[in-house]
Amino acid sequence: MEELETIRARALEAVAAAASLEALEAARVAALGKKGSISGLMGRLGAMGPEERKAAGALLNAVKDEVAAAIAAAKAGLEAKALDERLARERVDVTLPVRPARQGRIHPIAQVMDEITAIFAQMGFAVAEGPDIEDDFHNFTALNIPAEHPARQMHDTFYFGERADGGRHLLRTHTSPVQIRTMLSQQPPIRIIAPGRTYRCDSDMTHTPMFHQVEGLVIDEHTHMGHLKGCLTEFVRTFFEVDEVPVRFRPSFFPFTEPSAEVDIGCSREGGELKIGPGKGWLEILGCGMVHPNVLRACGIDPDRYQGFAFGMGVERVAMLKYGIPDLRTFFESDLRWLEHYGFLPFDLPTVTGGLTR
Ligand code: 2NL
Repeated sequence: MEELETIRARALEAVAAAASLEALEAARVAALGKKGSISGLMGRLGAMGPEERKAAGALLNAVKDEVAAAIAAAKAGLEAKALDERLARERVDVTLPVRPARQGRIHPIAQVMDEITAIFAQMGFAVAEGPDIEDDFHNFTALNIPAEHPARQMHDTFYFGERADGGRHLLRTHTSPVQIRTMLSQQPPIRIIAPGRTYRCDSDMTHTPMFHQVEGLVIDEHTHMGHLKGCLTEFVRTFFEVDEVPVRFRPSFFPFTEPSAEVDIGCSREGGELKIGPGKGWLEILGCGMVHPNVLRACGIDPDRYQGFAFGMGVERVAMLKYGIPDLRTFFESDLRWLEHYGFLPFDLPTVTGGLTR
């Protein structure tokens, strides 16, 4: 079988020359396939005598194994090369953003609370916080709200179940309890604002069960109504960014202040568009008054020595007026398109000197 050496050399040559997996497969079929050159020699073993067949068979098997091993080695090499090429071709920069960046927005409620806070911080107010879950004393009793007052009735207040001692916890209906807690734990002079969430069992076009308030409190020996007027006039003009906006203090009633007033700002309504500034109309934007002596007494502050003023405003309401947001309920819908339209860019932090909104 002197052909064997030629067939072996040719097969190994074809394997070595194969530059692709397809070419290698062709070389394999040519040598080891059913009609391949080595298989052809195998077919001839049957015609030999036993001794000759044994010798030729061993030789043939050795060549077959050698060629198969060469094919396997070449295949591994070609596969590695193909993988390297594919990795190079499909290279991905994992540091790139997954999708075109979607800029996040600050919710108008958060923005307006930050604006209000910046204005009062500039005037020397500290920010105070307290729990959303309160008790009767801090939310009502200490605020001179008698037991029969409508604000205490079930339809306004979210109550929790009765406790062993008969008392009931509730969701605060205003942020005033934060000021009560401050007066109970700190000595005057006090100058704080209390921004936060408040809750009332009420839901329609103009009420949501959860809403936001900022209240303020100043207590000192000689604080009087002139301070209240100056402070809130300054606030209103800075907040609405209109210097000539008319401000009006209209007598009102709150159980926790005496005297009490509501603050209106001037506005005009031309062609259905509401504009803040000088005009025929008035818009109510906050409530205020001199802290009632009963409230001071409930907090252990001597009303013959100390007095002060307090105020409160609804954040949703002033946000709607300032930014022309027509529907209260959209604040709580979590609609990204709405937020993209009415929201604020994260790094435009409001400061009084740098501009509240840019
Ligand atoms: C409004 C009116 C007001 C207060 C809140 C207050 C707090 C204490 C003592 C006295 Cl601890 N007063 N807060 C006073 C007057 C008005 O809010 O219309 N809020 C949305």
